[in-house]
Amino acid sequence: MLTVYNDQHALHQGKFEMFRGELVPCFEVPARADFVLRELQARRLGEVVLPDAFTNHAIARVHSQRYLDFLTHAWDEWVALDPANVQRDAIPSYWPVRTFRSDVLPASFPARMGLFSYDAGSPLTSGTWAAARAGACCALTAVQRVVQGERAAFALTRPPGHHAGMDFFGGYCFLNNAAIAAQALRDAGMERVAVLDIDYHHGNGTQAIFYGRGDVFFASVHGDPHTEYPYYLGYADERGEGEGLGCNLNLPLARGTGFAAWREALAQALGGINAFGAQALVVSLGVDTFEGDPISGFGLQSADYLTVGADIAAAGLPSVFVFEGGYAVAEVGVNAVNVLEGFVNRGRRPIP
Ligand code: Q9C
Ligand code: ZN
Repeated sequence: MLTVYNDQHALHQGKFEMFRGELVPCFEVPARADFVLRELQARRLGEVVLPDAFTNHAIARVHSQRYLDFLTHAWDEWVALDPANVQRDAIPSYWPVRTFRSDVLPASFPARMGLFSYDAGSPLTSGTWAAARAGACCALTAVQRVVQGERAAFALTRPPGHHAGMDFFGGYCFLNNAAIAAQALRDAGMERVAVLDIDYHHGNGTQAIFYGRGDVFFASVHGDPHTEYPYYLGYADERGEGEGLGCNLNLPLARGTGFAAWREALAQALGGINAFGAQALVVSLGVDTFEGDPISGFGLQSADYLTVGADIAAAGLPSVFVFEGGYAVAEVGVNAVNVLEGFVNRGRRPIP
């Protein structure tokens, strides 16, 4: 399978994230992408190319202009607050919850940062915008190759994207690469596009972006938000609204769920996508469903990911895979590449 690799991903390198009252080292680290790249090369799974250059046009099809303006200048504004900030990541500490206004943009940078985010676990660093922008280009290049006739392509990038909404960051995500890819497929003439999100965490950003639309189907298998991040979205009764009613399928599963039950939910998600009549598929490929993941709670084992890839391939759709979560750093390469290899081989040849 063709891989488009964001070689600028390490420009985004957070130091700490806020977790239960203390700053802990970031889980979302550059080594994650390095392990996936090394595994792809070791298995010779296909060509690895760098992203083509794109303007912000395709990114602005999904994200608001005022959010993109904020991200573009955020680091400089952070440093302008205090020159000593060059040593510190920017982390928000105020948020406009219900009853506050979000139409007025405060002049204060920390206030604006809160308006464009929803958690304190996603540090913004000097290279965040450059890395995220190159990541979006990665997804767009993968789309272009699939539109040109590749069966599938993999956008290997970080930071991840599926928690980022039209105008907010959070959950380690800044630009929603999967949503940008799905919209680009639509804009390339695919009439109906599906997003399958198999990251452990619900893809709240992607869901929200397409919630009112009948042309993009969103299906997600994830930890039950009653107990799992992102908590405030991802419930089974969220089915879309207006034109999009029936085009959103959430399959939350209890913490502790193992592969057999997870695979049944995957089959339901793929059934929904098939019934929708999608012409192309975007896969938000998180492998934080792995039993050894430090921040998640499902029980998938490395070999299971070959089956996952084969199940997705059986949908028979041109597919763009976009790398999302997965924090068991040493295993993330094997697990992600198992999905891709399972897709390519349709699971006929299990890897020990
Ligand atoms: N101490 C993705 O997988 N915080 N994002 C969890 C961990 C947020 C995960 C707390 C997890 C976000 C793309
Ligand atoms: Zn995740």
